[in-house]
Amino acid sequence: MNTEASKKAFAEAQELIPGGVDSPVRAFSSVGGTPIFISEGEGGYLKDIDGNKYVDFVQSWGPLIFGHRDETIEAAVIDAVKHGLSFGAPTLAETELAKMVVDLFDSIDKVRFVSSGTEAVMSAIRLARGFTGRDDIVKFTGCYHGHSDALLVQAGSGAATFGNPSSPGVPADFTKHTLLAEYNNIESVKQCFADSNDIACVIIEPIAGNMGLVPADKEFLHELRELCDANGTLLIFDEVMSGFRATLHGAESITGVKPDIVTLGKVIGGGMPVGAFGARREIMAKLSPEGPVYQAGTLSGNPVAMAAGYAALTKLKANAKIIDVLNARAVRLVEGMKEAAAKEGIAMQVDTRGSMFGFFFNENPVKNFKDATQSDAELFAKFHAAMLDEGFYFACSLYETGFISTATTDAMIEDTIEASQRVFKAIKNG
Ligand code: HOZ
Repeated sequence: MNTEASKKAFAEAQELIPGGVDSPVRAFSSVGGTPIFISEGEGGYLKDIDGNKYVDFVQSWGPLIFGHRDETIEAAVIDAVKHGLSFGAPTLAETELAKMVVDLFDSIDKVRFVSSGTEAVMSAIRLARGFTGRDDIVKFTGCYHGHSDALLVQAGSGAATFGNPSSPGVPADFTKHTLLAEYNNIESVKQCFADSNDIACVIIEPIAGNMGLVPADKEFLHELRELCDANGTLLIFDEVMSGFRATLHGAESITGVKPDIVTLGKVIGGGMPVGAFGARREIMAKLSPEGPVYQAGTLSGNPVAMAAGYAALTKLKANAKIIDVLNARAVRLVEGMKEAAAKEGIAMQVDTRGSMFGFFFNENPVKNFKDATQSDAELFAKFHAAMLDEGFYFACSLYETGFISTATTDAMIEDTIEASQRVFKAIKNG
């Protein structure tokens, strides 16, 4: 496959933009090679600036559940654009989308719209702290909640796993209130509560999508809920990635565990930059201007983004069964690839939730970040490069989740499985 134009474009971009990208993972650093530069998307496909066509299993990292250039969403956006891009004043579109979200999530009585998942989570944590009057928070290693300071942590040493910054530029003072626990390990959460009696909230991706796809065990989530209740701590479900992807009504509807606050993003914007956080009435009442917890944004709830999100969710709500249809396709995809890998003696762990899918080149089940890091990263890089060359665009990190859309057809899935057979064979033969 000729990717000369992308190579040239990447070289030029690197002169002007750090790493040539506006979000690090896009640089292909962990898989090697050169990122392809996209010229356009069409349904389940991407085209690059060399004219190559790829089946797209990234779908803008999740938002595009109806694929690229969905007619309904496109029409809604164009219509909104014709009325003005942004007003910084209330519009009916915000109330319409709010009504939709409140209807879909049992745990949400009121919702605030922002412009990204990072912003949603950052604000939700401030709200939890304001509501409880406490400072500490618990997060899980391997769960990603955006790049705000308090959440860029890695495990510290010692019994109390208070976080240390994982990025230069984050003062240690800003992460000293973040405690780290291990995903799917309730004992590690109990340890946090033993170490601190000032925990405002526990934040978790109930379906983790940023260490590869690793869903939390139901029992673990129930125990987490009980621990939070016993300690007067709020439970935040970060569903920026899984919201409207795994299920229409949030992880609470498939786990039976009700969070206090939910954060959303990606699908809720239909491809435009939107994030949101919502909770029951008494918690949201603490938010400015009703309450004292400050949060604001010039482009928050802007009409074009609201129109895209409303069109996407309306379509999804009217066709709720598609989540099961997409899940059947996702299952076929990962099971087909797993079978193809097994023929060449390669072990794979696979999982799906709705239209999300994940796979690890790993002999053992993956339940937490430590397990995920035991996966074969070199093999993943080879697989990624060879599949790209065959015309299949997978996420360029083994710690990301794959996505399919309604435009990802059964035929595309079968083609992918066939290509993976060739790729695994070639990898095995050296
Ligand atoms: N790590 C982000 C997705 N989980 C990357 C998003 C992007 O680069 O656009």
